[in-house]
Amino acid sequence: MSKNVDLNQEGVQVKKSACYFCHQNCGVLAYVKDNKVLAIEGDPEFPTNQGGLCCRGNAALLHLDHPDRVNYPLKRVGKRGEGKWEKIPWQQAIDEIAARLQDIKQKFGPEAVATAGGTQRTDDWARRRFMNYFGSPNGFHNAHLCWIPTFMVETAIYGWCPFDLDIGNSRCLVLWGQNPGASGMPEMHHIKELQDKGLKVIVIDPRFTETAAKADLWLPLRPGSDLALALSWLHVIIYEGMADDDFLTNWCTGYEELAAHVVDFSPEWAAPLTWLTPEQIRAGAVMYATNKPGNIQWGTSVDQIGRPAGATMHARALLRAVTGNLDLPGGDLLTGPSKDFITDEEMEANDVLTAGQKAKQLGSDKFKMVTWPGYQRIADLTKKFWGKAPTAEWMCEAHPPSVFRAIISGEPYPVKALLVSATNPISSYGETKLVMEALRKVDFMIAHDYWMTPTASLADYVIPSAGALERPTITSSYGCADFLLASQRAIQPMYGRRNDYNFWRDLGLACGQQGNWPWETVEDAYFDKIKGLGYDAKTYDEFVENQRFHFPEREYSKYKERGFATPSGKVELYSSVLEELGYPPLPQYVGPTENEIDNPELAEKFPLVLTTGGGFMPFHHSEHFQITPLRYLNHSPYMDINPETAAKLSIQDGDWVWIETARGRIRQKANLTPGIDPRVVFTQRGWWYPERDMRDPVLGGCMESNANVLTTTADVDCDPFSGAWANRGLMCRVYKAEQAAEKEVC
Ligand SMILES: Nc1nc2c(c(=O)[nH]1)N[C@H]1C(S)=C(S)[C@@H](COP(=O)(O)OP(=O)(O)OC[C@H]3O[C@@H](n4cnc5c(=O)[nH]c(N)nc54)[C@H](O)[C@@H]3O)O[C@H]1N2
Ligand SMILES: Nc1nc2c(c(=O)[nH]1)N[C@H]1C(S)=C(S)[C@@H](COP(=O)(O)OP(=O)(O)OC[C@H]3O[C@@H](n4cnc5c(=O)[nH]c(N)nc54)[C@H](O)[C@@H]3O)O[C@H]1N2
Ligand code: SF4
Ligand SMILES: [Mo]
Repeated sequence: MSKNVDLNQEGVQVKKSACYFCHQNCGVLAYVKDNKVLAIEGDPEFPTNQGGLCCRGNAALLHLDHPDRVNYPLKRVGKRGEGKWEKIPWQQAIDEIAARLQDIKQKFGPEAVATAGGTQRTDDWARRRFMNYFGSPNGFHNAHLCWIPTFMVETAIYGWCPFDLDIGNSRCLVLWGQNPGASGMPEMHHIKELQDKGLKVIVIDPRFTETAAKADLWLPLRPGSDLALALSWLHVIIYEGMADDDFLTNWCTGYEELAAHVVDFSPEWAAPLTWLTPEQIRAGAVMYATNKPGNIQWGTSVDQIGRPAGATMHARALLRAVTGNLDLPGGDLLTGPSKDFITDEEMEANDVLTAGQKAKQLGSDKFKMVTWPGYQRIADLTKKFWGKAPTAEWMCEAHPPSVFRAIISGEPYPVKALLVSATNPISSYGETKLVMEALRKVDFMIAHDYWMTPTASLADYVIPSAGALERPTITSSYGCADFLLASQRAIQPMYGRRNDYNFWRDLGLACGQQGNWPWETVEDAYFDKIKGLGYDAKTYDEFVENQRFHFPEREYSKYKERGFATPSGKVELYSSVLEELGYPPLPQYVGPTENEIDNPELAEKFPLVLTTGGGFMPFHHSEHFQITPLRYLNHSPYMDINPETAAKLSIQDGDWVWIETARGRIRQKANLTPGIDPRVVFTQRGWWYPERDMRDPVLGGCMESNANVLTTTADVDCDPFSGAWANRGLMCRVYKAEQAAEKEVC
C-alpha cells in the first residue's frame, strides 16, 4: 500500500477487487478516485489471503500502467514478425477480424478456425460460446497439463472430481507433485497452521522444495514414476490390512479385480522404478491410510508426465476409494456442480454445435477423455445425476499438438486461423519448435494479451486486454465448484483495452451471432449467473459489495442416499466408463515417457532425468518478466543440479549450462543443490527476455532458456486417455555453455 497517497481525501472509493496473477485470486481492496487506482492492499476479509498479497500481487499498479503494455488494437503493417504496427480503433479491428474469419469459414469450413487459451484467468465460457455459434469444435487450452485430465478420469470413476478438500478436519494431506510453498502461498499458510494442530503432510516431489522442507514425510521419487508409487500404495493398503472394508463392500464395484490386479505391485517391485526404498514407500502408504480422514490434493505434476499420466491419475484416484476417504468430514469432497447458480457450462451453448462438427474435433479420434467422445459420456452421466455437466470449455477440447500439426500439414483438414487469447503458446505449450512452426505458418493469427509477447509478435492483430483491476471476476474452480467468490472492477478499462468477454461478444456480433449475446457487459452476465442465489441484490456490483461469497452448506456422505454419478451408482474401481471408451478399466503399469529401462539407447546419449516446471517466485509461467522489481528478485533462469553430478561435468554454481533432449537444447544457469538426486535435473519454465529484440527471429530470446524446447508432444509420448504431453520424466544431458546468454539483466 502506497504511503504517499492521501486515501482520506474526498471522493476516494474502496472497490472489492481481486488479484488475477495466479489461481489463488486473492481479494484486493482498491482505493479509487476519478477512474484511477490510487493504492491497493490485500482484503483482510477475503478467506484465502486474509489481507496478504505476494510480491506479484503487490506489483499490480506497475502492471496496470506499465509503459510496455499494449493499449490499443494493433494491425500488422509490415511482414509477419517484422514489428511494424498500426494503431486502429476497436471496432475496425473487430470488423476486419470477423470478415477474415467468415471468409475462412466459407472456403474451408468453420473447423478451420481454432482458438488457443491458457491457464484459468479469463471468461472462457464466452470463447466457447463464440466457437459453438461459429460452428468450430477446435477450441483448446494447455489445461491438458493442468487438472483437466485429472478431473475427467476421476469423474469417470466416482462421478465428480473431489477437488474440494475439507482440510480443516483432515489428519493427513498428501501433496502429490504439488508445491504450494511457491505455487500457492496463501494455501501454504493455512497448511502450516493446520500442521501445528496435528495434520500430517506427505510431499511427493523429486526436489527438496519450500513445501518438502515442512513435510512430515518427503518422498523424492524419480520424475515420472508416480504410477509405480500409486500402484504400490494400493498394494500396501489392500494387502497390509488398511483398506476400508465397509466402504469397499457397500459403495464400490470391482474390489476383487483391483486386489488381484495389484497383487504383484509391492514396495519391493516399485523401489527400483521410483528410486525410493521399500521402507519409504510403505511409510507413505501407512501414514496416509492410518491418519484418517485424509486428503490427496491435486497437483499439476501427474497431468504433465505424458504417457503414464492417465493410468497414474486412475491409480491415485483409487487410493481415496480404498481408504474410504471420499466425501466424509475431513476427506476429499464430492460437491458436484452448483445447484444454486448458473454454471459456466450453462452459458457455453454446447448444444448449438452439431454432432457432425463435434466429430471433427482434432484429436478426438485418438484421445477420448477430454474431447467430445469422453466428455459426452461423462456429461450425460453427470447431468442425469447432478442435473449439470462439467465446463466444456476446459473438459472438452481439441488436442493442441494435433491442431499445431494440422496447421503445418493441412491434415486431416486445413486449419487456417488461430485466435490466441490469454496464453503465450511459444512459452507454455509443449515442443516449442513445433508450436513456432505452426505460428509462423498459420494464415491468420490474432493475439489477445496485455503485452507484446513472443507469440503476439507473430500475429496479424494484437488486441489489448483489460486486467484484473479493470474487470469483474468470479472465481469458481474453472466453473466447476459449488461455491463462488465474486469481485468487482476497480476502474473501467484504461486506454483502448477491453475485457475478454467483450472481445468474444463483439466478434460474435460481427460474425452474425446477433441474438446470442444478451449480456452487454460482463457484469450483466454475472448478474444473471448469481441472481437466483436469493441474496437481496439488484446488480452484480451490489452483490459484491454486500455479499461477495457464496458457500453452500456442506453436505457429507451424500452417496449414502444417492449413490455416485457412475453407470452402477457406485465407485467403479473397475471402471466401466474407461472400458467403454477403450481404455484399461484398471490402471496398467507403464514406465515414464522416457526412461533408462525401456529406452537404454536413449539413456546412453541422454543419461540424466529431466523435469521441467514447478512454479517459482516471482513469475507466473511466462508472465511478469517485464516488471523490473520482480525481475530483480529473480534475474536469470536457473536449473537445479546435484553438486556431485556438477563436479563430474566441471560445472560450478552459477555457470551457464546447456540442457539438451532429443528435441533441442536450452541454456540456463546452474544452481548446485543437494536437494535433488544426482541423476535428476530440474529446469525453470516460462523464461524469455522482453528487453531483447521482439522481432522474428529473436522474438524476445524465446527459444534460449525456454524449457518447452525440451518437451515432447509426439502422439506416442502423450497420455492415451487425454493427449496430455510430457514435461516431466524425460531424458537429457547437461554440459557447460561456452559463453553466457546474450545479455544479462542484472
Ligand atoms: N514445460 C512446462 N510447461 C508448462 C508447465 C510446466 O510446468 N512445465 N506448466 C503448464 C501449466 S500448469 C499451465 S496452466 C500453462 C500456462 O500457460 P499460459 O496460460 O499460456 O501462461 P503464460 O505463458 O503466462 O501466458 C499467459 C498469457 O496471457 C496473458 N494474460 C494474462 N491474463 C490475461 C487475461 O485475463 N486476458 C488476456 N487476454 N490475456 C491475459 C499474459 O500476459 C500472458 O502473455 O503452462 C503449462 N506449461
Ligand atoms: N509462482 C508461481 N505460482 C504458480 C504458477 C507459476 O507459474 N508460478 N502457476 C500456477 C498454475 S497454472 C498451476 S497449475 C499451479 C501448479 O502448482 P503445483 O500443483 O504446485 O505444481 P508445480 O508447481 O507445477 O509442480 C509441483 C512440484 O512438482 C514437482 N515435480 C516435478 N516433476 C515431478 C514428477 O514427475 N512427479 C512428482 N510427483 N512431482 C514432480 C516439482 O519439483 C514441483 O516442486 O501453480 C500456480 N501457481
Ligand atoms: S499472485 Fe500473489 S497476491 Fe496475486 S492471487 Fe496469486 S498469491 Fe495472491
Ligand atoms: Mo496450470
